[in-house]
Amino acid sequence: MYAQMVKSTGKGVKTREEMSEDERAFQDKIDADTKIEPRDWMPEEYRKTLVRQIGQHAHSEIVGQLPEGNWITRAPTLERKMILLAKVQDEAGHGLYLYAAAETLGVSRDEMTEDLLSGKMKYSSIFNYPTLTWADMGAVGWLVDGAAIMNQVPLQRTSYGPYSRAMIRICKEESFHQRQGYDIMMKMAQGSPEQKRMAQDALNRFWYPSLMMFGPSDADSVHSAQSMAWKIKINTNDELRQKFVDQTVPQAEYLGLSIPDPDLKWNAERGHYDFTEPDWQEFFDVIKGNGPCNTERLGDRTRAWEEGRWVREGLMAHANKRAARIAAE
Ligand code: FAQ
Repeated sequence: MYAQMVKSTGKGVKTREEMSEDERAFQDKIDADTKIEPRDWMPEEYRKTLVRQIGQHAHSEIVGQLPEGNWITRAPTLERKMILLAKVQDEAGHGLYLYAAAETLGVSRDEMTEDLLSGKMKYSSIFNYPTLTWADMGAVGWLVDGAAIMNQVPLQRTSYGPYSRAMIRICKEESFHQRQGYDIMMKMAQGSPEQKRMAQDALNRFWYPSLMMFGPSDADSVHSAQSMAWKIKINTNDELRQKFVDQTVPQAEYLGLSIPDPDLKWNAERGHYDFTEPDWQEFFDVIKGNGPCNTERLGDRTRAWEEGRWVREGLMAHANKRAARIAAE
């Protein structure tokens, strides 16, 4: 039923004839690869789509700190602890750049946070899976950050200026995250038989959830057609998922680990790996709030929001006092 619903709404990209004069001028700018800036005229749906995507992206960076933050106190060496701490702090920074980019579209960070906590806005499905062992820190860096980069490198060319500029900095930092994850996997895969088993187990559990990060298959993607016409998205969900598989399989081979997909094989005719699609029912269940850790993750964010209320109120009181003093001078 869901698939039918999204298929019908997936169409609906206006033809030039159906566009207003403003919309045609806007589309011409997009087609000429001119960046759209906050004060430029934009269709209301373009603005709403960006708020949804950038806001979700920001929430993902913030919620995404939780599964790794869980391991900072248990990192096996001081060096690993420092690296993981720096990585998790980077994610907080990514969230802030992205909230700031979304704020240029007339929505406040407080509003977006309230919408996250009420379940109106989403965050990436991947962060609803638990991180059970240290090897999961390797799998998250290698696969989750690897998938994030695959999706975000093209977003550096997205049509909305503030979003594209935020992505340039984020991508630089994501590459370090992916490398640190692969380095953990390499140590584990070349370690004792028990460590290698842990690395394989982490790959087994994170493989399909990582493939889901790219969103539903193109046939079921609600927003792709319009978002690509507006160059908010540069590639389809399936294109990026395929690129990720093609890039990751040789990396797994180098580690001596097996991708948990018996039907995975190189297709010389297509020049790509054939692979088994994720269980889409599981994906839709997770994004509806029924994944293994949804309640825990939103509970943690709600508690942090409530516990930080006095700081926000204090800062606002200070800012108001300052503004009143300046106005009186
Ligand atoms: N999870 O029509 P489409 C990271 C929803 S950053 C949850 O194809 P769209 C860094 C979608 O919202 C990871 N929901 O949607 C890090 C829509 O529902 P709605 C985040 C998903 O937007 C690493 C519906 O399904 N990255 O990991 C997901 O055109 C380690 C239909 O889907 C970004 O956000 C999903 N995976 O394409 C941090 C990148 N997929 O809103 C910490 C920017 C789809 O109508 C530690 N975003 N949905 O109710 C995008 O590129 C796009 O939004 C897609 C989805 C590709 C994710």
